[in-house]
Amino acid sequence: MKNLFEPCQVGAMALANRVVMAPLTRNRAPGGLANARMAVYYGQRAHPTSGAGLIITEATAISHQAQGYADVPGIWSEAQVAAWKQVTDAVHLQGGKIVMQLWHVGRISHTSLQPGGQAPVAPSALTAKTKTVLLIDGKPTFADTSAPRALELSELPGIVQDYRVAAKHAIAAGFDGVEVHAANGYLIDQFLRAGSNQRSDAYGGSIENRARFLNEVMQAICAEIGGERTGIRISPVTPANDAHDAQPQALFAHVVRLLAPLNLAYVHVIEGSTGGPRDHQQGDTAFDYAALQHAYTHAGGHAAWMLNNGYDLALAEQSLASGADLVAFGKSFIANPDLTARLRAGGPFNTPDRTTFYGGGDAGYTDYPTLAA
Ligand code: 8OZ
Repeated sequence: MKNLFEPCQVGAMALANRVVMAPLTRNRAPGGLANARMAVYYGQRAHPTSGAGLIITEATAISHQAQGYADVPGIWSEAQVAAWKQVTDAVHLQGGKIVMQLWHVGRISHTSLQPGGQAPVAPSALTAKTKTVLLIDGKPTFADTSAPRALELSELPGIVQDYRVAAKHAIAAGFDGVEVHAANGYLIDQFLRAGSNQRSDAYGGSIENRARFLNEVMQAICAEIGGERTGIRISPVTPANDAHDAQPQALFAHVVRLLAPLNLAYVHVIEGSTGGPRDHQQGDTAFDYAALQHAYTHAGGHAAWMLNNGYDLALAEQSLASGADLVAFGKSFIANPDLTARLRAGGPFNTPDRTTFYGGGDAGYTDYPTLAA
């Protein structure tokens, strides 16, 4: 029987426990640079007995074009690499492990955030029915995403290269690995799902074609830093950011078969609607997550299997008993820096304050109390 609180090996990483801090966008990196406050926040959650066995950073832009929200961090410049070092140092000082989530938003952006005020890029010129967050007079403000332009075939190798360089930068900044953000309706997911991909070239149409971009990104990153330091996050049925596809089971079975030979550290699956109902459905039938894992292992995949969305201790133990290796907690890690100690003790848990999730300073970020405090 697996235990949530026992050490485990995940690719190249020796984790102190099976509790993972999920990636959480916090919009506290002005200028796209990590900073001392962020180092405190991540360090608080990194202790091997009270904190996460593995921390996944907030989504981090691989290029200026990849950026779609106010005050999110990046990893394309030398200054950004140097800035992130204070975060990895703080986590490692506590004895924790941390991977960087690599992000390209695709169409979930706004001209005001793009290089030269240009249109965001996407597989197809289809505007997402969703909002992004801008800073207007210093205040986080929701705005409609801008109409994107369709990427030229000739541009795709450059974006794959941006992912490869970002992964190299993450390792140079001291990260233990990277997680590729292929979930929640961002660029890679926009290629995967038929609702956002109407291309008629080798990157659109069939499931095989829609998964080609993802495969090229994963191959490039694994060649650069090794599969054992690489994870991926997928969200087969989430409607987040206007993502939709009528055949998620077939699509994501193909995706995990592509991932199987890559010697990945882990596969991270969001069940249901991101941050919402776990039983959300797309297509005619309920998504079968056990079948997804089976498709992966049947194809020879041996990465750790990480699950996320609305977990508490009982559900985490149930998932470990039925085949998961790791469980990622999001909102509960915002409010409980010592979440692992609290899970072990059976609570109590601080309540997350939604008004301080996105943007701001220490309040609702580094000031949640620990049990010991
Ligand atoms: C919340 C706000 C902004 C971005 C995701 C990166 O959903 C995000 C995100 C979440 O994956």
